[in-house]
Amino acid sequence: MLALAFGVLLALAGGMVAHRCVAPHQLVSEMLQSLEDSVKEDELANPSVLLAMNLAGATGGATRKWLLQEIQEEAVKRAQKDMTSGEVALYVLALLSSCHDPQRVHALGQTLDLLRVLQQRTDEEMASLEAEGIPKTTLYSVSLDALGLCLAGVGGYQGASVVLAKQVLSPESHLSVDTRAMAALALACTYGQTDLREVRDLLWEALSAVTNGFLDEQDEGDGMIGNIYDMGLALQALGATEEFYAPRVWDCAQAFSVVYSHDYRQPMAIAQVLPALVGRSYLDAAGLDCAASARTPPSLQPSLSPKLGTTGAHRAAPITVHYSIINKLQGRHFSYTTSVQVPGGSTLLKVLQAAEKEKPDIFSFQTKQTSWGPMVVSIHGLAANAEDRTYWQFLSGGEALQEGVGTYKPRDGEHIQAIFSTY
Ligand code: B12
Repeated sequence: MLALAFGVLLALAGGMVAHRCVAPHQLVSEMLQSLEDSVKEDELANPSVLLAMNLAGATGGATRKWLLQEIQEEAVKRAQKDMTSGEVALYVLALLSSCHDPQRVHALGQTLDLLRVLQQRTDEEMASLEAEGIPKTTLYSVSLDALGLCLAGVGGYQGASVVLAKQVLSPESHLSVDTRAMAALALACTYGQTDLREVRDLLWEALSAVTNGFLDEQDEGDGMIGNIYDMGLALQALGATEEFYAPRVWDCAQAFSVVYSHDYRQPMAIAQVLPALVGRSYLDAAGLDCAASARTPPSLQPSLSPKLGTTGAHRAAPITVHYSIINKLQGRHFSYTTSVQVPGGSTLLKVLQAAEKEKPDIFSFQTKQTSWGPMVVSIHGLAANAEDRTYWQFLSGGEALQEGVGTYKPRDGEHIQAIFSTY
């Protein structure tokens, strides 16, 4: 009896104590430096990068100022025209984290209410969910929308959160780890802002399901939740939602060590993992003390340790990669295979280029620059289309690749398939 009471006490205490994992300072400043280095004046400013820099307490002035300016200009130019709901939400989060009011975005001699745009875009997502059971874009974006509206303290997020909670709890919807993590952040924000008993109960149930699911996955996967690129958002979610899995305790050290063992290179990957490594999440975007960080002198130092893999200019031996393009989904079906030689260590993009060079009438393709790098949007004249939710999926040995063509490096003899698919 006594032992039981003691156990409960311990468990309660465990649930109340905030987790204490924070990454070593050196790693944090290296990651901040990579983010800063990724900012190029001739490229589109990335709101996720500004958001991560602010959350990690970056104090370096010029880059952040430039990013903020570009983001304001881009919002005024494009938000009402061709931004998706999720993009608008990311811009809102970036502005909030810079202590700028998204309701009054001044740039290029104009003033824009970006929250109004976000509300409109969210309404469109909700209308599609009601009519067709699927959002206009993705549930990941709807999660970003709900989070942006909730953190900004304007209406329109409760309905979205209820839908997200139901989706999370539905056995039929197989949501990716990233989507569940982003949904959890949105639901945790809404939970803190609503008094309605019924809504709170539903959100609690969904948050408990997501977070306990992550903890189970971590237990079974030696620290890994989803894949290595899911870890950033999963860690943000677990760090911000302790009350929903208490009295269970998160072994954050195990999860952090998985992240430490990977060398994140892509700015987007760093931008999603860095907030978690400093004990923060996107939920903190609206509560930062901008005045304090403006006062502190810059703490960024050039990274001292040499980056792995950047040395070694020797010419790699060529490798052979087999490459197939397959459409059994739409219009005239096709299936073609070729084998190309590229230098060892080449990215998959090089393979696609070599195939196109050898047989341009068959292996022609197009890419679009995105926040994660080049995305293949068309092959053999067949284009992906957000309206019918089609895309070119890349696989190896029947398994979907965990990186895109600009990052993935095939092995000698590997067979890569590009299959026209739906999501
Ligand atoms: C939704 C989504 C998709 C959707 C996008 C559809 C749409 N119209 O919204 C679809 C299903 C098409 C997709 C495809 C792929 N995806 Co994806 N996707 C996501 C997800 C869950 C959310 C992205 C998002 O909406 N962001 C919010 C919006 C507002 O921001 P955005 O910048 O406008 O988003 C655009 C880009 O993210 C782009 N995009 C989406 N995925 C990918 C992947 C790559 C490599 C590139 C270059 C661009 C890209 O599409 C978005 C919409 O236009 C992220 C998860 C995450 N953690 O970010 C994974 C994620 C970005 N995807 C990933 C991967 C691996 C892929 C694929 C390569 C999978 C495959 N094996 O084929 C393909 C891309 C192949 C190609 N053709 O080049 C990885 C990237 C990891 C990495 N290190 O590069 C992520 C991080 C998931 C993960 N944890 O593994 N994806």
